[in-house]
Amino acid sequence: MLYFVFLGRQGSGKGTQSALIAQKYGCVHVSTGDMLRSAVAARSELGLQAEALMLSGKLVSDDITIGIVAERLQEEDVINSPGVLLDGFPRNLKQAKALETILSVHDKRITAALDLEVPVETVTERLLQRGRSDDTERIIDQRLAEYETQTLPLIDWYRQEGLLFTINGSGTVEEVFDRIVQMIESTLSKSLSWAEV
Ligand code: B4P
Repeated sequence: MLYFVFLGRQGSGKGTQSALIAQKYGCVHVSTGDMLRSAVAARSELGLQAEALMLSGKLVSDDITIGIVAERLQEEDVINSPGVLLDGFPRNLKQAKALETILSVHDKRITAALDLEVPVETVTERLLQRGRSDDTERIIDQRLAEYETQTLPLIDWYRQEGLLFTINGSGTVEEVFDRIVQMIESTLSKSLSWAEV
């Protein structure tokens, strides 16, 4: 089983690309953002706690996010899948260490962390165009500030672990998708095959 982590600023295309990659390789797409938005829409207790933080551009608490990911990774479709694409998780070092612990219980580890590099001006334009409820200029600025302080240190963490692959995330969705596929097939398939897992 392969575990890929998608890193990158908000609006860098993590959600967009991990959905496309999941479809191409028949693996499971696990998005903490989508799971949290579903909880908000369902007005569950967890959703109500998450909503205020999401609308202020802050990260939702580690206890909540680590809990929902740990649960999701134990579900049958995930266990039986050839690979898992983690989109939006981990977002800080505490979450990265928790993920390592969750996987190590099953004798697994992260296969690779893909960092989609896109300049701040481009992601801001993309998010403003999308216009989700947390895509206002004020909330975007706060989310990008959270990225710098909380998520950016993960790039070094995964680099030190020898797991980091940086991908140019500028250009069209198709261009970025082709770069990711090329990276997966030329680099990772040297030692690993999706079909073998
Ligand atoms: P997420 O849902 O993860 O949202 P995001 O990082 O802002 O970006 P997203 O993945 O949706 O966008 P994408 O880049 O694909 O998180 C939302 C909130 O949930 C967070 O702020 C936080 O509060 C909370 N949260 C989630 N995970 C958490 C965690 N682990 N810990 C704590 N809190 C957590 O795309 C953006 C737009 O760009 C789209 O409209 C897309 O169509 C467009 N786009 C993509 N690629 C493009 C391209 N190549 N060209 C043009 N447009 C493109």
